[in-house]
Amino acid sequence: MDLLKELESLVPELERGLDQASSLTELEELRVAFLGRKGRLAQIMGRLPELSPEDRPRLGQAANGVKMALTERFEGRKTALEAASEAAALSRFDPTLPGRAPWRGSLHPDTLVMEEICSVFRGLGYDIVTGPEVEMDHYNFEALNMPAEHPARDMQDTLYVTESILMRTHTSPLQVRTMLARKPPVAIIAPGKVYRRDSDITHTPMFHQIEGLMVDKGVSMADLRGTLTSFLRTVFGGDTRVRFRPSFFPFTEPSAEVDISCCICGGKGHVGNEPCRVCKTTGWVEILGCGMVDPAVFTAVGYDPEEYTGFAFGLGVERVAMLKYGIGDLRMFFENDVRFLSQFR
Ligand code: 2U9
Repeated sequence: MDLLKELESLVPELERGLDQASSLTELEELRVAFLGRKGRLAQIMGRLPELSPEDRPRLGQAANGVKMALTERFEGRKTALEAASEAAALSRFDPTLPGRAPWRGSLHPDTLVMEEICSVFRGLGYDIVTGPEVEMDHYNFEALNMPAEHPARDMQDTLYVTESILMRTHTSPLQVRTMLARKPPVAIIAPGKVYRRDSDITHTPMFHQIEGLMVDKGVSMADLRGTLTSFLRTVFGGDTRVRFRPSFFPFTEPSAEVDISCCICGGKGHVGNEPCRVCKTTGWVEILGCGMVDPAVFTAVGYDPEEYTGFAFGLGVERVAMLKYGIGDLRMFFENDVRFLSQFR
């Protein structure tokens, strides 16, 4: 029976082919040629009708055996070739070499200072609030005791969008918005970007502020003093001396400016024999402004000034960062030079 001989010769033929195959692609070509739908085995089976009815079952049985043998040889060679290709890949890869460290970014000094200050006040139970940088005149000035034509508006050079819409000149509109939305007690910190029409070596049109507000029954100037002194000693060190000087802001009465002992010369006024350039030999640097919230501000947001009192404060983030990290030039904050930025880890 020629067909049976042909069938049986398939196994050694495939074995020769497999011995020569050196890649998984060649292996797949062989599989299609022998076991595929139009492959050698299928072709032989297609000629089954040529046989006499009594020979057909014998050939059918033999074909099953050959199919199993072909599949087994094929799988065996495939496993061997896969193992060989994996071993070759491993021989090119040296697992003992030190790994390449992933590139690590760093945080901008503004971000570091804002996060540090926010976290100090979060620990005291304050909420952090944020809001729009494009603001309504009403929230930026009017509600803060600075009506139209008020001379205090001259203190701020404002970037206007329309007659009644502007770039916020401080983060105070956030406190106004919060008081309109909540009842006392209120304890909030408002960090963010602010804008002024000002640009020279010590002023940029955008900078960062953090303001704070505490309102409740019986809040006093003593609370203001205690809170700010403790905050400043947390940020600048426990030995920092703190002094309050009378000042004026339209939205607080009374108002004060706060100085700390110079953190560059330690309050001595000089570094070695050199005069200290940061405090200009005075031993003190101004760090923030503050005061008791003006009753007119409470009235504007619907709080009864007879029932509630509060304190507020504001500080410039870049100024704090310059003093804390000894940065001499404000422009560094906005140039985004990685040689500067990568120093803040
Ligand atoms: C409300 C009531 C009162 C916020 C305050 C200051 C004093 C202050 C300056 C510091 C340096 C701005 O960045 S700076 O130029 N700020 O001196 N800010 S009291 O007072 C408020 C705010 C909101 C409703």
